[in-house]
Amino acid sequence: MAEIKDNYSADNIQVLEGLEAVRKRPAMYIGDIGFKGLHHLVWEVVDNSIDEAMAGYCTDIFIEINPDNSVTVSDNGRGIPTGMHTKEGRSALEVVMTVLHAGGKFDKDTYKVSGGLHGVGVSCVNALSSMLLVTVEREGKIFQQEYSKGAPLYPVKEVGKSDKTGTKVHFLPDDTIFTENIFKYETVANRMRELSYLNRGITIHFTDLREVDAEGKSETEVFHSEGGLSEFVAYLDSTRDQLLPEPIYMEGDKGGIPVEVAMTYNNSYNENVFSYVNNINTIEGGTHVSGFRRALTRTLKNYADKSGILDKEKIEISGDDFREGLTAVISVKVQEPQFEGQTKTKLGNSDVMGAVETCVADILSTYLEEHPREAKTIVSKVILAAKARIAARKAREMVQRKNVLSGSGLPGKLADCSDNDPVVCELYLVEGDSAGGSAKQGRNRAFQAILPLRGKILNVEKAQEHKIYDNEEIRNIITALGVTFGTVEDEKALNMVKLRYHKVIIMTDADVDGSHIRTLILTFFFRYMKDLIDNGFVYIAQPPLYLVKKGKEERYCWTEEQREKAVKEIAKEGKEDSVNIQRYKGLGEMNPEQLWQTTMNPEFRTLKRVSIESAAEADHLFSMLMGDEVAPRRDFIERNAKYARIDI
Ligand code: 0RA
Repeated sequence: MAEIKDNYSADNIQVLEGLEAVRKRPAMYIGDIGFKGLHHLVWEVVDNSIDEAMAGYCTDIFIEINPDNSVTVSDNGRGIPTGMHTKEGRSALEVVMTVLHAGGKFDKDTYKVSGGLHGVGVSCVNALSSMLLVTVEREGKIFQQEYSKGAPLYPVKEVGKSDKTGTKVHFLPDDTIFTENIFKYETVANRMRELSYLNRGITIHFTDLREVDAEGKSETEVFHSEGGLSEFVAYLDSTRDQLLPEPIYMEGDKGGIPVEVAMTYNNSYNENVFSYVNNINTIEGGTHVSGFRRALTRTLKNYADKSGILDKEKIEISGDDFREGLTAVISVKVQEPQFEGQTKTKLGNSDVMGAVETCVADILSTYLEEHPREAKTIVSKVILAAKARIAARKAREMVQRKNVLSGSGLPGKLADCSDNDPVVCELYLVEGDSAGGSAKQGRNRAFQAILPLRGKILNVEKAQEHKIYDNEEIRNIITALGVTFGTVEDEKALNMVKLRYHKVIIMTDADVDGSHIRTLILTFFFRYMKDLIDNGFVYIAQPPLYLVKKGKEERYCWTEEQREKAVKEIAKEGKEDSVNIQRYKGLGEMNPEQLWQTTMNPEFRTLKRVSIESAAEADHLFSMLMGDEVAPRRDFIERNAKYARIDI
């Protein structure tokens, strides 16, 4: 008896030390302690329910964001086992919730893969929560245990009877750990949509209880996909014109590696290949993507060679040409994934390459044989792409050659800074020549460079690549940045070795035109210089919306709340109508000194860093906002109208 008890306390101390390590260095476990890390907690808990669903024991997952910003995730799976864990001397449930990496230990037969970036285990979430309550329905009973910062408040207890089964985890992130504690609806919804496509058949119910209607009710958004990846690519491409009647779907299992791919072609010029390993987006690609590319090139080239179409055209086809207008999603499940690369989102396992390549080559060649009309459509698109690629190469070379010829190689409109250490240098892309003038006068010329942009830059979403180099504004941006295109591996890849600024700041007016120009610039960066965004070099300036003034006292305001507060404070004796409120619509309404003070001076300004939360969502959004179809854009604007400011 005494021995068991001693063991218990010894184990307990070890457990608490483990969780203490998580609390000491949370970023090691969940990436960061800001917005991303906060949401990571939800992904971690949902992952466990998804695993249970993938094992075939759970059909429905429920996610609720509660009014206090706690989150509840529940499922109708088997329920985490609650019996005594003989080796640990306490309930298995307690072990799962408090021991690092204890997730799937009890159930070796179940197919379970570790999530790499995720997969740190629910115990990490527990350690980083000021409160966590787990409820398990199993074997006719309801069990509960509650924790604070990962430490159990009492042993697992039976609290009632139930004829259902399932697990419910309710947690409140510890606000002494996280710098952000507000969950974002869209972020969670986007991830749930993605998960429902990646795991077809599961139903995910998502409710934000912070938002209630007049009757106090909240809407539930339901994510469910029967078609899985085929529906995913259809969703991604929903605002683009399709070349195939429906996506090509491929599924197989090679050497114990489940492979799933869906692909389609549209009439755009972009390649959109999204890849996942164990439901995690591998932004940097890896062996599964290489396997897919090899199979695609080999199979399509074989087919084109055999069909004789290429001989007629006398054109050299490269790998890129097979991927213009391609939208594809690749999803593999790997038992022990090796993640490499800068953001640890590049799959390294070499056997996965062959698995994907064989699987795709087999199924795609059969598809081409059985669908001659679609096959011909694809080959024609590939030939067009090859011709456009040759035109684009010439255009790119022109831009780069012009650089060399014109001495400094910098655009005439650029007011450069004197410092030349890119790490400290900033480039402001400013809407209009007049605001550009103010910015030039107001700036600190040591490290701030100004490039005024005239009017609207080209919408690259609708233009073929060689056309974008005809656009002067785009050429100016490229040359000012000092970047070039083309590496040994990929002639289109961005080469940032000579990047001249580590902050590229978009500064536009706070009106409809301003946001349009901002979106056009971001679209260009997203499609042609994504590395610039991924490296965190792209920012948006935040000019103030109001100047509240009385006599000598002046306050700049960025929000309605700030304006109201400023009016109250400045009025002092309550005489608010003597107070003067100026609404800034354009940057040009500020003089150089004001622009410097409010928007450019690093000591006082706020900059928003542009990041891509989900590449799939960003692609969908840009193609919709900048594409041809009006209806989805109108829907989007109407749905988001409540977030928009009204410009008076
Ligand atoms: C281990 C074993 C068994 C279920 C689970 C874990 C499980 C974990 C989570 C986490 C969230 N929801 C979950 N549902 C189940 C099953 C053991 C058995 O009944 O044979």
